[in-house]
Amino acid sequence: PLKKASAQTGTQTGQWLPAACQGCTSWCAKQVYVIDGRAVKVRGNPHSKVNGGASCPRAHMALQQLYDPDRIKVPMKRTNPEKGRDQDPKFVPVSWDEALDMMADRIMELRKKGESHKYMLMRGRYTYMRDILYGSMTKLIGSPNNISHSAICAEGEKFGPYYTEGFWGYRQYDVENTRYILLWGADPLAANRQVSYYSKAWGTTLDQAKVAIVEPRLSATAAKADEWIPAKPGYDGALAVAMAHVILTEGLWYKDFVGDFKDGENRFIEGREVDEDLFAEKHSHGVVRWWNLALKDKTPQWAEKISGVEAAQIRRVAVEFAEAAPRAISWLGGGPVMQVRGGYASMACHALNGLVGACDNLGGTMVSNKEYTSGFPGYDQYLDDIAKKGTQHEKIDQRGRLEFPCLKKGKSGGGVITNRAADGIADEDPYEIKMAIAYMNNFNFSAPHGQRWDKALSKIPFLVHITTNASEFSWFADLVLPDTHHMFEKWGYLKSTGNGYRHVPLLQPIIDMPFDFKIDETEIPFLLGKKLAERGFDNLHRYHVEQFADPETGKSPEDEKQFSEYATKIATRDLWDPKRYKGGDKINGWEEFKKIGVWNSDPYPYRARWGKMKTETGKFEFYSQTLKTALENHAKKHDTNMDHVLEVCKYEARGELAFVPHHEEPYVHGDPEEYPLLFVDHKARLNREGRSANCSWYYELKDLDPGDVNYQDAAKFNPRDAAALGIEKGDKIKIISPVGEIECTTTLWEGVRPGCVAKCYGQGHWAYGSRAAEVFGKKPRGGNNNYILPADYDRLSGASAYYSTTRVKIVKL
Ligand code: MGD
Ligand code: MGD
Ligand code: SF4
Repeated sequence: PLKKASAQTGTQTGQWLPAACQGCTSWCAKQVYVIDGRAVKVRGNPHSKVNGGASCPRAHMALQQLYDPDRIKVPMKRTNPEKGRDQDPKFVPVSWDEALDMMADRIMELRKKGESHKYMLMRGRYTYMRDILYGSMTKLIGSPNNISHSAICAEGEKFGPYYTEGFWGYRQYDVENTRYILLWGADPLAANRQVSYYSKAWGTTLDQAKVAIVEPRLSATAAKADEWIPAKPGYDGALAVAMAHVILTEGLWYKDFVGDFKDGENRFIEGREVDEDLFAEKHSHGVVRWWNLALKDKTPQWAEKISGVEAAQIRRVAVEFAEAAPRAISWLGGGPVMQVRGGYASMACHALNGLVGACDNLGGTMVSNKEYTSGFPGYDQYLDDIAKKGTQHEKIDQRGRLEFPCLKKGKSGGGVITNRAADGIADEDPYEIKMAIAYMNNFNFSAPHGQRWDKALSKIPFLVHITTNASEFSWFADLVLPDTHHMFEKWGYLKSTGNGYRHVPLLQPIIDMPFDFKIDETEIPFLLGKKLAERGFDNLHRYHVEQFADPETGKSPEDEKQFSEYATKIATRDLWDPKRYKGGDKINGWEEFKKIGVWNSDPYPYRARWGKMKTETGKFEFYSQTLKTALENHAKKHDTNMDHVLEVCKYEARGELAFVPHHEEPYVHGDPEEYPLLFVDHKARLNREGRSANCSWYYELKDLDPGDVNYQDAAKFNPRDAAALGIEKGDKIKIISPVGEIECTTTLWEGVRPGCVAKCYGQGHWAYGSRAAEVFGKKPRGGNNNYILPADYDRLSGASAYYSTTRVKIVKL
């Protein structure tokens, strides 16, 4: 029924059909105008209570991606056995049948030899259908190696909220009811999350709230803020603890949440320890211990000396922020936390929400609303002995080792350390990888010190890349498989939150596909399951046909298309089947869900988590008992003590300080004598993650990023630094760091903090299409920031470090 538009061929009238956008992690519900089977326009889906009819500018670029003439149209096989950046893969077209045969043969060979763990699955951007390709298929083949991109994305940002209030995920911010927003390295009018919604709501917000933003460059949001705080990169933790010091000494904390001194007298006085027994805490835990361990001496004057921000501004912001309590938001973005010691800055910035009682409160920060998707049927009964044995091996990213705690949700090795997998593969540590499938990712471009991935990928004897475009990653592949575009051609569902709601937008095929693209997360595993069954290993196929029957008719899927739709129906059934209604929008059946395209939750229940947070104490932990236990367990696992763990992981804290939010000096690569400038990486407004580079609008409209220049990849210098370095606007330069060098142009702009050079991430592709590269396969267009960023980590979360991580020098060309 969705293909109605094509039945109207020649009428030139079309219809708005529902879709979902994954141009960033906002995951907005959209509508697409389709005429004669072709998509011509995009807008917000008015049925969504998260984004409504609003769209950010890059939503429209999905059309350019969809009809990109450089998209891969058929499966392609490598004919050059040599691999390397200088080796043309010499791809030739093959049929889907041949491609799937090659994959099935390799998997059978690994299983036969007892080497199923040497199979690996890498994923980049995903929908929640991922569990089929990334989850169950990897396990049923018999490998522990499903490696996600999460740690090159935003894990550091989840660390602070988890180890204070027990929430591992993105927060939503009640911007329409707030009175003060303090942003830390997040630019929600251009990046971060819910850009469509915030762009719509921000006018109201600016009318009724003050906005302050800590950023080394004047971002789109900073340009419209009341206060821009251009701190030295890496000093967010210092500013946050100094602000906490002011809030406590001035008696401005929110008593209904934190509690008060039993006799009402404020004993938070600079330099003085406080007796814990004198304070009666309510919904928080350890505020006095936090003061004693990390705050009592941390005055605004102390922070001024190291952060470059005047004490008066620190004090003013802290006081105005706290006076707005509890309608005050401390908004944590990637800037302060995706750093080598970012975990503690993450805790420090988020802890301010606890002090002003903003957590879970009107005008404050919120976690996710309840939703009722159910995922997929279990597969344990299909795991054979090979699979059970294979999945027991250590993972290739080395998570959980002494120096890589990756404490997601409190568990040693609980999270991924994506970029480390390159070293695991290259060094065959813990073992070699013999076959890998990867989808919607481009790690040798998107991960810091991406060149390491070139070496790692060259080592994998059989690499399959499922993608829309032949990217840098595809260059090393043995098979490249043409994928559907997520927004117009794929089955799936997403979950995201904003505006006090959670919505679940549906992805569905809504246009006529000109080529035989196949859906990465569902169609390909189904077809591969059949091929494996033909070779005598039918567990995957049996799982698919026995467990994924249509929930309405009970019919088993006969082909990959039925499988995709039935699987989507199964996972979302509680949202559309009236017999199983649990809450939120009432939708009358699958056909209606497909037509509306989105389900919305009930509104946010403010304060429901007060006293019931998922921390060890059930409270908001200023002294993180939860982190203490996690670190203790990790140390025990390695037969050592916590201080040793902190030392090998490059943190400064020892003893009790490790359990409270505090400031750590930034860990920066490069000697300041040789490399005088700090490099500031940031997202472009039109970056659809790493996927905009072959779209012409990306270059035509580059100056949508404050300070940037159309058609160029320009590094932005403060005029003071430029004068000292003898640089003028439009110069061609090399930026050199301790690990690599890139070429680009320059522009001068007062919106960069002196001592820093800022440059957008996104250009520098040497593959990806005829527009993205100057000469495809040979010469990049602009410079890839990741070629100068070292591969380092915030080891407690596993997050890759991008910010305040490297110094650079400049050479004029
Ligand atoms: P992308 O770079 O977006 O993903 O990094 P990755 O997860 O590696 O690349 C996705 C690839 O999928 C494309 O190269 C293309 O091959 C393919 N593709 C494109 N469109 C589609 C599609 O519709 N369907 C399918 N199946 N495939 C498609 C993302 C990662 O990058 C993230 S999430 C972040 S937050 C980081 N951001 C960032 C940064 O801000 N600065 C720097 N320096 N590096 C960064 N890297 C990180
Ligand atoms: P980043 O872009 O990683 O994170 O979105 P954000 O949370 O906004 O944050 C980098 C910001 O921090 C930059 O503005 C940079 O100038 C600033 N910064 C650098 N160093 C420091 C520092 O030491 N301190 C402070 N305070 N700031 C610093 C992440 C989110 O964005 C993610 S994870 C994804 S996957 C989405 N990707 C995406 C995209 O590709 N393009 C656009 N336009 N939006 C996106 N939204 C999502
Ligand atoms: Fe929403 Fe992000 Fe797509 Fe913009 S790019 S429409 S904010 S998902």
